[in-house]
Amino acid sequence: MIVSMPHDALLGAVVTEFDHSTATEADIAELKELVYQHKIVRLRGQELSTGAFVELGKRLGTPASYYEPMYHHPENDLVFVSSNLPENGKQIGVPKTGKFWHSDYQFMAEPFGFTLIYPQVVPQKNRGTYFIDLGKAFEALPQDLKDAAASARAVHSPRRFFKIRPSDVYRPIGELMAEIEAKTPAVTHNAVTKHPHTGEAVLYISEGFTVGLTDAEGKDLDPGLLDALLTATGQRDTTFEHPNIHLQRFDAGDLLIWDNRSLVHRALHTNTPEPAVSHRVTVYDEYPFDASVEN
Ligand code: 7UC
Ligand code: FE
Repeated sequence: MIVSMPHDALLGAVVTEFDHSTATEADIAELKELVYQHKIVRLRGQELSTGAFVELGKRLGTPASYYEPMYHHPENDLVFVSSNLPENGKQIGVPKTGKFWHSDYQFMAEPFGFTLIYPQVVPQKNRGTYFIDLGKAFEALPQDLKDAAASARAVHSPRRFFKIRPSDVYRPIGELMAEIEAKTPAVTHNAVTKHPHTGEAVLYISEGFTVGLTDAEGKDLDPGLLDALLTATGQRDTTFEHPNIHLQRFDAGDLLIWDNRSLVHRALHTNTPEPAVSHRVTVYDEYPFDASVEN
């Protein structure tokens, strides 16, 4: 594998000449280290079947099947499909996923270590994914916000971004809301986590999934603190010009792997009627989610 670092970008490494089917254990370890150190790796020139994409995920860790089956690839439930391109008149996966700041499975007790995205049909316009490094963003906070965040707990829920399923049509909204709370009750993580591999402190909050902050005893904190933290990190900037925001570009054949513990991301979906399809595999690595939590 050949590694280069783009000097004009906030984040990320670029890897060419990588083939997971012939990669040695040392190559895999090097790739994982690049993800931990540079947060995003853009693997170029990949030509993988759906099964081979899952095999790549398996070399990096343990892939997980998304909890809502509506997103599953018809041939492999370990692949999550974002698509606005029906096949033979049938919707596959879900269109326009992740168009809000979040990290994957933030609303679950054990969020994923790595997310792999393999774009299948790449639009010409508005393509890419926005990222913010919440390790760097935490480091750059003014001391009072840092101190306030460091002692807080963050509460996360998918409730505002749960997608209506075809089978939900004509259901009372209250019944659906109760189902979401029963299936995915709000979870609490430390507002500042410790990355188990790098040791970095990460401000683990997102505009999409974080619904509130509490103190160590679970007492609600002033909502102004969450708002100030989201604003300071760049997650309230509707122009996407905040210096923390990185727009990750990709071309056909690229496969992105990122550190889901350190980054929030937000999909940039095309506003034109262009087709866009991407496949996702999420994997657990060998570490617990947050090294600051006693087990
Ligand atoms: O449809 C979507 O935007 C999916 C989102 C609610 N969850 C992605 C995840 O892995 O947490
Ligand atoms: Fe996502």
